[in-house]
Amino acid sequence: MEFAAATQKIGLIGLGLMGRPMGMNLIKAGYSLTVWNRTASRADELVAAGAKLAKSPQEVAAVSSFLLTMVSDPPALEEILWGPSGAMQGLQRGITYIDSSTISPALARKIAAACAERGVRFLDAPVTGGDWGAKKGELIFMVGGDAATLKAAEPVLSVMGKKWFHLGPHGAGQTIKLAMNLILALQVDALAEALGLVTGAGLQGEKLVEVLESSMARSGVLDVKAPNLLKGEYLPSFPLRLMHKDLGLALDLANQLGVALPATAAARETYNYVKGASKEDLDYSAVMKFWKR
Ligand code: NA7
Repeated sequence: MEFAAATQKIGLIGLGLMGRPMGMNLIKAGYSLTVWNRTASRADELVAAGAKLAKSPQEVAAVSSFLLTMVSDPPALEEILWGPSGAMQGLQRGITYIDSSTISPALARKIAAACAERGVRFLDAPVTGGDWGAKKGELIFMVGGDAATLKAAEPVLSVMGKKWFHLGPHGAGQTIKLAMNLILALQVDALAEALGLVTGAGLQGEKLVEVLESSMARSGVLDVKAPNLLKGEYLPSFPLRLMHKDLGLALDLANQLGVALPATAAARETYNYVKGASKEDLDYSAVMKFWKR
């Protein structure tokens, strides 16, 4: 069963920085879209573009042949699935449900089990690419679950993303996502720390970045985030509060597995400090503020 635009009704719950552009791309591709968001005004742009606004997550699920959720964290997802008028009660047998929020692998497996009981195909499919990737339809999906379900979902994923990796059973997508995000967090944290050293010594941070660009330490993170750190501009593309959440999820998973993540634990404290000290919603590159107070 393929999810062609002409016949499929897609439901989308969670219209934050990521969900809104993902929804917009689905509308542009011709899908019929029903949405719900806790703060209803965030649906305005999508409704103006043709989306229907439902009264509850349950209502979205009930009218969808393909459900997508994109909320901030595990409590948010549990709320929209099992809270009052939650989506779980509305899911129809035979539909496909994909969660692209970053949550714990354990919650992904709990959702998979609840879906299996209802005859619903579930995939955990968190993404990377930031809000610019969501806008351009160039996200990368990290997928856990059944390969045939993923195959059938590819037409929908291809509207929002440019690549997807099937990584194993339910929870595998989330596990790889947490591992990947801890690397991004550590890379940006390391860059900020090194810039703290260089500028503390009275040199220009640009000099360090210039040399890094020609060295083995060059990276995509350097290209995308170094300008933020040098300018001190941290407009959220991937908010620091969510990176902090992901580091916590990685550490929880590591605790359950008995795997030590000492560098991640140290970085989480740095992100924690900046999160606590910031009044605005900032990009995770604002970890630089730990050194530039
Ligand atoms: P945002 O922009 O912070 O958006 C988060 C979304 O989650 C937004 O729609 C929120 O609704 C929703 N949310 C948060 N808490 C709740 C509760 N308790 N109930 C219902 N809905 C909730 O995040 P992003 O779009 O950048 O990221 C989404 C995911 O992708 C996240 O897991 C990242 O780590 C990766 P609101 O508009 O605040 O009412």
